[in-house]
Amino acid sequence: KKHYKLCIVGGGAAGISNGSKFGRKLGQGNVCIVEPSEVHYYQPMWTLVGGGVKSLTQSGKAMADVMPQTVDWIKAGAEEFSPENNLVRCSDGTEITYDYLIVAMGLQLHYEKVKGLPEAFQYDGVGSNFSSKYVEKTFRAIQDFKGGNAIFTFPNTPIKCAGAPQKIMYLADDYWTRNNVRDKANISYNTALPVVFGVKKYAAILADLCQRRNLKINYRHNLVEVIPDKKEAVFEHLDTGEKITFPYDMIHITPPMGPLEVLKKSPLADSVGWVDVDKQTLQHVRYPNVFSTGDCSSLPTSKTAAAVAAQCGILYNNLSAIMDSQEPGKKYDGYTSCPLVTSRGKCILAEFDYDLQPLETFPVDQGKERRTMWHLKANVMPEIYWTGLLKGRWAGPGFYRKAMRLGMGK
Ligand code: FAD
Ligand code: UQ1
Repeated sequence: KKHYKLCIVGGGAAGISNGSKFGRKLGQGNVCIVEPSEVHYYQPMWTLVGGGVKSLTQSGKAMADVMPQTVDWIKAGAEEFSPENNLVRCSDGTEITYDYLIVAMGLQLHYEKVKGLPEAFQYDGVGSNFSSKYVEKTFRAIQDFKGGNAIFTFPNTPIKCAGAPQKIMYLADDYWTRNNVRDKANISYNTALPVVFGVKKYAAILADLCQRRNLKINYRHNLVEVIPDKKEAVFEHLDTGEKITFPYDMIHITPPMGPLEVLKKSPLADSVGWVDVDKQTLQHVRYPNVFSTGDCSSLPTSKTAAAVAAQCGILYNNLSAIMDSQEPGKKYDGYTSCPLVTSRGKCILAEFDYDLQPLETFPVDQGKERRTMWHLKANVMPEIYWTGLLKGRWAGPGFYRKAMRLGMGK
């Protein structure tokens, strides 16, 4: 049994960032991070790993090296939450009691919800950028592809980084164009959604781009089965219920995603299983000493590291206020961002809020494909992540956006 002033569950983007900030504030011995994994991945790089631009090793660091020196690392998984007793039970038997709790456990990938997965990953031509296990298979499949049908899927659940399923299609299209196989390829984007992107401004631009580059978008097509020995993928049309079989020569799969089981069964969960927090303050709606941020939270915005960064600033202020017996004063506007890589060397930097209104940082039209934004995504963001966000020194670009607008507008 151990007691901490602050217990953070999860050592991903959100957990480590908060650990750095609160470790500094509260001092050695007062903050712990519960995290079972030996490796910390910068997942946003996986788009570029699958696209053959970066390596998987470049995207990870030893967890021990990113763990803030001011916090105690409990190397175990959280197995049970008992917020009535301010208690977390861990897989190694440790029981942690706390004054304050931050839940930052990310989400769960559900490959098994598609018939034939994950077994189909043993076959060539099947990849998925969302897992460290399968991301390298994506680039192999892209390299091996010599023509025929290439399919990129988007599932019927909320996912992290909603742009990633199409970014890899753009990178593959570009690779095949450079390697003279593009004219032998039929490329389709089979998405469960009725739109190509949730924000109107960017959706219009992307739909147009797909048409120009002959990338066929099949809306409301939800992947339900992969039959790898026949190289067939079965989709359900979500409006008609019809089952449609597509032969493929390569397929990139974005799995269904959802909340972790341990949260679903806990009193912290909302009706779906996300940690039930106030969308402005990030404070739990029933347990005032509990906060949540990142992919595991109920915050109704697109799940990204960029959103985590913006949330971290809000959470730090509001939890600090609670610790001082004051009211949480900062309000999160839902800021999130998605660098939509459109080829090797070009990127549209989407940024938006809860209302799905663009909230762009730079004083240029970010709806245009730009080389500067590619550079930001491929070379600058990893630095901001490792040395800014994880060290608790990056709370998103809000400050710079406002500075560049000289206090006018949002
Ligand atoms: P995570 O970083 O996933 O961390 C969760 C942590 O919780 C993990 O370390 C895990 O081991 C731990 N955990 C799990 N179970 C337990 C347990 N029982 N007990 C304790 N700990 C546990 N975001 C962007 O902003 N821009 C992008 O361009 C972008 N591209 C992406 C591309 C891909 C292919 C992917 C997969 C993601 C991308 N993202 C992007 C999204 C971004 O990576 C996530 O939104 C971000 O990592 C969320 O942070 P988090 O801390 O909530 O979750
Ligand atoms: C961001 O803050 C962030 O988190 C560190 C990302 O994750 C990798 C992003 O992809 C982006 C785009 C941002 C936003 C940053 C700027 C400078 C617009």
